Amino acid sequence: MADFLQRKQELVNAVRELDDGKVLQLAEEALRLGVEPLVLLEAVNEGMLAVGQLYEDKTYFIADLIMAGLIFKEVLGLEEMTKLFQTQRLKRIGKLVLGTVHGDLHDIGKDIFRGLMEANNFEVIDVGVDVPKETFVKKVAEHRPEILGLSGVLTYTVEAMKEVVEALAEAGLREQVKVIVGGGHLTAASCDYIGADAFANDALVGVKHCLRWLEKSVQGEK
Ligand code: B12
Repeated sequence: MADFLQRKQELVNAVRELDDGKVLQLAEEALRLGVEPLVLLEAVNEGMLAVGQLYEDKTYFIADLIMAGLIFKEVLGLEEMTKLFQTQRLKRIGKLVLGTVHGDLHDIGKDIFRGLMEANNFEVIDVGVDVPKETFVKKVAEHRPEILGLSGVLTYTVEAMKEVVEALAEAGLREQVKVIVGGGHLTAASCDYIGADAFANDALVGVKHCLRWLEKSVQGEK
């Protein structure tokens, strides 16, 4: 672990420089050293934030965001990482309908949340990205989940999230489902505005809210 702390900055830099070979090499090495997959994800995420900043500064372009997304997905595909997301196939404790809201194509955060929820024995119905409110309502009516998870990375998606919650209320389904919204930009104030029951900037925090709602303890953290 101490070795990893020294090399963490190297990994963050490799993500920032979009050096996929180096990212994978460092990630594999970290996992071999016994670094927790969630700690590794945090480091990759730090690199992604730096990529985002370079995009904002106009040093990077859309192709660079695409590359960053591909690199993150490669890390998520490493064997040790997929193990983190493996369901124990015990009795399912609850059901979640999950998707990225209309107007947003980002799915990496959604997929991490899905993986952690599955590892905690939730059945997840993933409805994909850029999902219209009508689809969320239809899937909630069809599957009757305890929880609806809405992902949105673009700041303006608070409006789409609010519309989903309103559409649920109009369909008479709001009281039957807890709504959790996730994305790096969300705050307690935006959560209130949306009318959700909870928000999370971090997938594991989101899992904890869901387990609390079902009165269960969390898997996937040490
Ligand atoms: C990779 C990336 C892309 C990829 C996405 C690939 C993919 N398959 O997802 C591509 C190239 C498609 C892309 C496109 C665009 N992007 Co982009 N992208 C990024 C980047 C670099 C990383 C995003 C990411 O995956 N982060 C890592 C994940 C793990 O973090 P996360 O999503 O926040 O998820 C965590 C939590 O939020 C939470 N979580 C997420 N969802 C959920 C759901 C629930 C229920 C819960 C509980 C928790 C939860 O858990 C996760 C893990 O802890 C960010 C930079 C940044 N700062 O994030 C920009 C960024 C998000 N993109 C941005 C922009 C502007 C765009 C474009 C508009 C660019 C353009 N001109 O076309 C398009 C939009 C396309 C669209 N309609 O969606 C801006 C958004 C700015 C804003 N204020 O809204 C950012 C912030 C870059 C920047 N700094 O300018 N992008």
